Parts: sequence; structure tokens; C-alpha cells
Amino acid sequence: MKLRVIELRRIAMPLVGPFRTSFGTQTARDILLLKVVTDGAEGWGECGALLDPGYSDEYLAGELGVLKDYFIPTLASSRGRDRVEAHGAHAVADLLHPFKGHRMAKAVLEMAILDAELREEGRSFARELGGVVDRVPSGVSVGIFEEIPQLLDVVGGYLDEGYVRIKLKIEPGWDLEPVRAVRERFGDDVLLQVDANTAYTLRDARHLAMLDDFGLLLIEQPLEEEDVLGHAELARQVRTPICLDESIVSSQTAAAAISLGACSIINIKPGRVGGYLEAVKIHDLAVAHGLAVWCGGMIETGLGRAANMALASLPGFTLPGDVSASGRFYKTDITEPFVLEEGHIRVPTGPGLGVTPIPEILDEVTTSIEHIEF
Ligand code: NPG
Repeated sequence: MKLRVIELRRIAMPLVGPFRTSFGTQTARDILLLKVVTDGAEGWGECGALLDPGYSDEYLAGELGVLKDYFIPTLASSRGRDRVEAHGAHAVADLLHPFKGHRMAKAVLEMAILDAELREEGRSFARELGGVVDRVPSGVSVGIFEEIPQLLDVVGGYLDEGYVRIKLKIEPGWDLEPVRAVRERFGDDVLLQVDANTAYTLRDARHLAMLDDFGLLLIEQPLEEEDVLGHAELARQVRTPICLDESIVSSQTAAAAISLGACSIINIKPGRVGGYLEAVKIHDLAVAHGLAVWCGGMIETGLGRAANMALASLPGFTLPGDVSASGRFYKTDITEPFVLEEGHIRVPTGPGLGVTPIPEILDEVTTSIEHIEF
């Protein structure tokens, strides 16, 4: 494949309601989309970076800058073009390896090139990544609220819609009470887990152990991103399985966390780990070590959601992921919306991502656009 043009497009998407986590409240999502035009097809990528570096050290303007200043020029160099022409998306991670970090920016380039390549060849993301099912069970992530009754209304609504698993965002001051209230109202059969987004320290171990009474599937990322040893220690002090998200940025960090006993479950987010191909490596590693994985979400549009559904259809994804319907976050998605069917979402089967943005809707939400010719 020959690269012709890269389009960098920023869009602004209002959320259906505020989404509060331990790292902040979001009411809209500013997203960087990257389209590659090749001699044979177009491919779309969606960058996970948020506007601010609150979830990780990556942020939208930073990733846009590193793409323009380093990553795209590297692909446009004669060596870059040769490698992409010969190996497609599989060349991207290697070509960008000399540059540290910025995995969400690496991931968006790789995703777009992979999409173009697969569309050209008529193969789907799911088939390419190794998916084995045609629909995936859908979990939903529930933010932090001011009051318990509000939370219970929202959780009740999601259960009525058919979501098969509830994840509650927690932080110090909003942990035992909401979990107890949800258990009391909806019973012990609801698949329930919590996500702290790094809000605790090892000094909270005894407090976190009190969550053991509630039969949770897992506690996600209670401690700092870099505190892998702390998670290993915590795992010895609580019975609820520890799941890592922010700490796992590559298959190497996954291997280290697994061998240290820092987690028994991994949330795989393709953006955080540098792309879908690295995500598959982490899946394979986890399966080889007997760990369960599930697919995380970063409030993606239909583009990222399509690729996440494909990833979540791999056999090691044995826990329901944050792969909810488009309507969980967006009234109007930029693609055909993903919808819940008996608590599941269908994995796209068309070439590449299997979905494309609807031009009029895309234009309406676009805030800036630039083209780089090869
Ligand atoms: O379903 O897309 C979704 C959202 C799931 O809670 C969710 N994502 O910490 O995992 C997280 C959180 C997140 C959202 C993280 C956006 C980073 C960006």
C-alpha cells in the first residue's frame, strides 16, 4: 500500500450526561481522528487521548504535536514508505520504536493504516486480530454521583437496558457505601466491579479489604500507575482480584506485573498500550499465564468502538468489557450506532472496521482539520 494523504481531524462530541471519575468530570469528549488515504483505500484511526493529562500523561494537543513533528514525518521518509508499503500496519510500531512513549499517538496511526489495509483486502478487524465470536457481552461504566439515590436510578436504568455487568467508579469517600447500596438494591447476582483510577495508596489496604464482603469481580487500578509492587502487596492483603489498567502500557509491563503477582486480571485498552497489535500480544501473554482479560473503553466514537468489539471477540476476553452501546455516551454517534441486543453487541464483519463516519454528522462535530500530503 502506498500512503497518499493523512488527515488530522479534531471533533467535539457532547456526552449524554456528565461522567465523573476520580480524575475529573467530563461533559464532552474532544477527540483526534486520523484518516489515511492510500492508493487503494481509506482507513480511520481514533486517538484515545483526552484533552488533559488526567488519566495518563498523554493529552490531545501533545499527541497531535508528536504526530506532526515526529511520527508522520518518519512514515513519510523513504525508509518509512518502503516499510509501510512492504508490511503495512505491522511496520508501524517498529518504525516508531525510537520515540519514547506517546502510545496513544502510535496507536492511532497503526489503527488507521491497519483499517486501510484490511479494507483494501476485504478482511475484518475481528478476523485479522483473531476474534472467535460474533457478539460480545456488554458491560457499562458508571460514574461517581453526589448522592446514592441518583446512582441507584442510573444503575437500575442500565440493568433494565440489559447490560450484563456494572462497573462503579470509586474514590476515597465514595466506595463502600455505593457498593453496598447497589448490592442491597439489585442483589448478589449482578456482576459488579469497581474502578479507582489510581485514587488510593497502600495505606488504604485495610479499607479496600472491606470491599471483599461484596463479592466483586475485581478492583481495578486502586494504586498509582507506577506502583506495581504496591499492587502486588495489596493483592496479598485483599481477597478480591486486582485488575490493572493504567499500569499496563505494553506486553513487557504486563509480563512484569504478572510475574510479580500484581494482578490476576488485565484491562486491555489498545490506545494505552500503543495499538491493537500490542493489545493482542498482551491478550496472548495473559492467556498463556491463565489470567482473564477484558476490553477497556475510552468513550470512543463508533470507530474506536468497532475496533474494540473486534478485540473483545478474542477467546481470552472472558470477562465482559467496557464495550457499551454508543447511546451510553453519545446521543448521536459519527457512525451507525452500536446497540445492545440482549446485553450483547454485535462484532462488525465488514472490511476493516466495518463502519465509516457519516459525512454530514462528522462535519457537524468537526472543530479543525488539516491534511498532510505524502
Ligand atoms: O465505556 O468507554 C467506556 C468508558 C469506560 O470508564 C471507562 N473508561 O478509566 O477506564 C477508565 C475510563 C476512561 C475514559 C479512561 C476515558 C480514559 C479515558
